Amino acid sequence: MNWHAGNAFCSQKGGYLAVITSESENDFIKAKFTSSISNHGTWLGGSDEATEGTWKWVDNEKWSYSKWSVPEPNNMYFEITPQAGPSTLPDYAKGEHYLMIWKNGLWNDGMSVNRGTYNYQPMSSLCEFEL
Ligand SMILES: [Ca+2]
Ligand SMILES: [Ca+2]
Repeated sequence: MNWHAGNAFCSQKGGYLAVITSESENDFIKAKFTSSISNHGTWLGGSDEATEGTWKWVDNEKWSYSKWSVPEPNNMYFEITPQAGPSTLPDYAKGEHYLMIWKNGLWNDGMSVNRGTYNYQPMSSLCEFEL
């Protein structure tokens, strides 16, 4: 499932992709959720789709905390699939603009399209709901 589909899924259920704004929240989510998911990770509600390098949460909360894995966010794409070329891709698929959290609780900027055999998309999306 790509990030947009995950975001739409959460909206449909009355929530949004999960937003993490502190170390304690990240620890909580790691303990409760990511430790039991596949190595492909899960989508969170952050993206730099609008402006490369400027990360925003889907609920517009201030981006004040991050838990990037080193050397993320690397906006990688062209480096790993040069043969695919950028010209046929929609804008949102060029580079990596979507926040995902790995099993180990660290973050990566991921791509939101299938890249053929190189599909690094998360298999799941983590939704957050207001109580
Ligand atoms: Ca990016
Ligand atoms: Ca990345």
